[in-house]
Amino acid sequence: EILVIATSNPGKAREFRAIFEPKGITVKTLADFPALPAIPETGTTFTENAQLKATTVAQATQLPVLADDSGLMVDALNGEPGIYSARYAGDHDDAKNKAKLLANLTGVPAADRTARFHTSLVLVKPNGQELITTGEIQGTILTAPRGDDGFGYDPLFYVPAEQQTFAEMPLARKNQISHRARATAEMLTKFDEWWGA
Ligand code: ITT
Repeated sequence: EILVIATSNPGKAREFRAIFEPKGITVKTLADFPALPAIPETGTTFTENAQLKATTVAQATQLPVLADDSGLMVDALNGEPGIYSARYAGDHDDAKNKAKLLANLTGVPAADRTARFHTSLVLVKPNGQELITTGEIQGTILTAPRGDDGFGYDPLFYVPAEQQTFAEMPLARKNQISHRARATAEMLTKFDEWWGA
């Protein structure tokens, strides 16, 4: 059985493969469907953008599709970069995004560098049947990157309870505690019923 993850982000794809392939599900991503139409990300919320991605790809492929829209909300920046996390510095360049985040937080003391990651997941069948879950995790933004694993803002996102950034911990650990892990865990409690229905 095939599940399409409506993502072009290899970091997300890697995390979802680790979650769904052990269930015996064949995971495909947008890299497997090079001819798909461009996906509009014109929503004003994470969930709206995940719905746009999921429904566009489900209609085009006629397969069940999971979309993830996620981002980082930094309290000292009034929730920025939020839904614009992927393109914070203009284009999707993780190095530029991290540099812009650090620059915008220059002089902000450690106690005020609180942030959270959010994920909205939308699973949709070609018949339109939807399952939506969300997940968040709190952390703080360091003043310099730590660790080489993960993707996006991971080297700057420090999780106090783990005393590590997302880029320092093994993927298996990130996949137990992250915003994406929490949204996925909630989805999995309903997944088998939804998948079979
Ligand atoms: P797709 O739309 O193709 O899935 P994208 O990267 O454009 O890929 P989003 O629009 O959801 O996806 O943007 C999410 C951005 O938020 C992502 O590019 C990272 O910069 C950041 N982000 C989300 N989850 C993250 C995580 O677990 N670790 C680090 N950064 C993350």
